[in-house]
Amino acid sequence: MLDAFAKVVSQADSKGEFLSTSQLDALTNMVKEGNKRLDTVNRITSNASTIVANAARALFEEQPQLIQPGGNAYTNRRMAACLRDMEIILRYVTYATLAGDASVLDDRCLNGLRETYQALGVPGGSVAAGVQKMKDAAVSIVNDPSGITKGDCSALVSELASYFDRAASAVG
Ligand code: PEB
Repeated sequence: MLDAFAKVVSQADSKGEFLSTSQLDALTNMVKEGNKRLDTVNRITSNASTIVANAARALFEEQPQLIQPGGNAYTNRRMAACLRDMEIILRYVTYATLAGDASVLDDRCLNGLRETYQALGVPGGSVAAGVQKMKDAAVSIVNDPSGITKGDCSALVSELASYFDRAASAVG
């Protein structure tokens, strides 16, 4: 598991080089903009259950067969597993956002997930659709201008969105 700092160290070390000016500039910028990153993680973390519940509700409205007899989220046990999976994915997205690097998400959550779902008969495309709904909710919560110092968060929001996209395409 790497963060943005460990990543450049490992890249430079594998080439036996000092850190480059552009690597240092990118990290300097990351430190300078660090409060935005922490606010982003904080907002998603504090709204996690709302994000999961609303995304799941919208998913089941769009794909009602999932909760009908024979559907993969039918029975309380499977419904609970489904909500839990969405929460796990959201949690790893917050870790990757804090770290500024996708490796924690890849290594500890997405690696082998497609195969797990195939083995369980969980429809990966539906999980991906649920993840996209969590993305939309998270992005709008992060972009909400009320009660927070105003600033340009576009780069950070697209980074955040990319972690959701990565999760969705790992299973969809
Ligand atoms: C991944 N999900 C399930 C299982 C595992 C995961 C390992 C099997 C074991 C269990 O049931 O607990 N676990 C999960 C994960 C990590 C992990 C992401 C990462 C670290 O350790 N069913 C649907 C929806 C979707 C869904 C589309 C969006 O119809 C999910 C939610 N996952 C789902 C369901 C099960 C499951 C298990 C329903 C139970 C399947 C079953 O037992 O039949």
